[in-house]
Amino acid sequence: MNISALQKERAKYQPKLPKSLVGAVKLVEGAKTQSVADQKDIEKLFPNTYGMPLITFEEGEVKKDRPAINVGVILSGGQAPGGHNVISGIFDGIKKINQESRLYGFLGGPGGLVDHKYVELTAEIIDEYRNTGGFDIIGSGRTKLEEEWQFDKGLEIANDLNLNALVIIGGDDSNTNACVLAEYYAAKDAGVQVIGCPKTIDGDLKNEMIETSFGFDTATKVYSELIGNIQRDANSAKKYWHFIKLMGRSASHIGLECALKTQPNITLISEEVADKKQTLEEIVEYMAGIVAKRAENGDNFGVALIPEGLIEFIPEMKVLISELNDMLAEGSETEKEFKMLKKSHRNEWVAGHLTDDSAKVFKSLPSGIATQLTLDRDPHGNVQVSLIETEKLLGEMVKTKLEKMKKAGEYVGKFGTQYHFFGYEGRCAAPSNFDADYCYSLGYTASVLISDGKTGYMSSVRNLTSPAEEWIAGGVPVTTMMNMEKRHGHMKPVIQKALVELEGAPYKYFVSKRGEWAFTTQFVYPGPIQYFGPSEVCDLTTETLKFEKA
Ligand code: FBP
Repeated sequence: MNISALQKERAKYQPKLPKSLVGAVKLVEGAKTQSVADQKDIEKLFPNTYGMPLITFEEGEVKKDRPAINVGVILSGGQAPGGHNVISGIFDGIKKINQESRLYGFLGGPGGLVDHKYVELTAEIIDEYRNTGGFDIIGSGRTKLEEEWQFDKGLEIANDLNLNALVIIGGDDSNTNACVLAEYYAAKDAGVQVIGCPKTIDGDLKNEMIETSFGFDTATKVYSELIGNIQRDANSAKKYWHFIKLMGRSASHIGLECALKTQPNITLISEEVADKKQTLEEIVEYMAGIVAKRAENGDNFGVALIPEGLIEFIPEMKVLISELNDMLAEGSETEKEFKMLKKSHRNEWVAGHLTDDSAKVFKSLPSGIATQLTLDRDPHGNVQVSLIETEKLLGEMVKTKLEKMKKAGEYVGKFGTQYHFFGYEGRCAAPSNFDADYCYSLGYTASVLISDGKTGYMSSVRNLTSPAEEWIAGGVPVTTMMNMEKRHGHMKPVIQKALVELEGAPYKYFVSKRGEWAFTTQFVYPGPIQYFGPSEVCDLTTETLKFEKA
């Protein structure tokens, strides 16, 4: 395989481990746990895996002749930098326990377990992927492991391969399913343990024991580099407003982190929009106000960050989308009527079939966006919100607003726009030192939990703002993160998604500064991730963690 000069050098990087994992490890069991909410319901649903103690690791005495362990690993959902290091951490961990241990990778995500598609991960394969980005070592997928027949198919292959455990590397949904799977196998006494690892660039799988999900650090560093570059371009040419949509399906952690790193003029936070019940018009007014005020100083340029999930957090858009989903539900009378219409008449017809409030919102949208809302639907018949070009929607609406303001003599300036979406370019970047170390530690931790017979745990590595040697590794029962939520009309046990906390330190700091950043140009240019050089630049982690842990 042809590899880049950077990849060649980076392959030599030895990820740092917490002190407790370097030599022999002793498991220390803490207090019994309970779920964050709905304790009775969760306990009833997870009789075998509820209430287990927290586990931390300490340096221990070397144990000889430990039996070999066989592990299957699954990458689930969207890519996140560092996945390959979780796998190399598991590999090195189980080999240290016994050289005869084996690691199997299920191909293409959870579907690989169900379809019995796998590969044995040998030392040669692992070495090719150390410290690299991507999930291409075995691929990923979004098949949900939810049904008992899938669990049984998984058990068949686990028995064929003589697996002791499965490690599921995924986000909140995948770890919820990992927890259900752990309980199912424990109830059956199937002899297959299940361990989860917290992954997602979105940063929304976190709690007291999981300080961050892996990949968030690297992805936000990549986006911040790009935002910084654009800010410098904007500040050089002084002629464009750049509207940048940032990935993150629902929470705005990515937008907030990038804002803290780069200090742009405008950053929208979806959670704030929902909390204040802001309308689209109010958001547009807020943005146009900043554009106009900057123009008064002759600054006809700027940068605005827009979180991917924004649309669904605007209450009136949520209602509109839900009405559209009902109106255009496949096979419904209204859908049939809609499809018979000439394309040029459709938007008017749709507006006539919405409630008055939603019709008003629908009519206020640029026609291209309105049309998009009636066309692109996912396999469940819902609007594909992630395909909506929110950055263009807002850019066009701000432009219209500024034209009105100009006529009223409230705005003098020029408004030229450039649009960007940063998402996929951050998901497979070579992991930063932080993610390389954190992921390797998470994988290594998983191997220790497995060798001690644990199931239903998530690898936990904490104290992340201290040097890696001082990180605290251990395991946290996944049931501690569960609560009951309505999904597809039924109450289900799920891991609580961590949205941006409006009382949290990162957000509060941002709010205290955003006024200054809006009107005076205080851009920060973080530059690219540094893999070699002084620890102050190479081992930096996120502003979010820094504020949360301060
Ligand atoms: P995960 O939650 O599975 O880690 O995925 C995160 C994410 O990158 C979101 O930010 C984004 O909305 C989504 O995946 C895109 O999904 P896809 O890769 O299927 O286009």
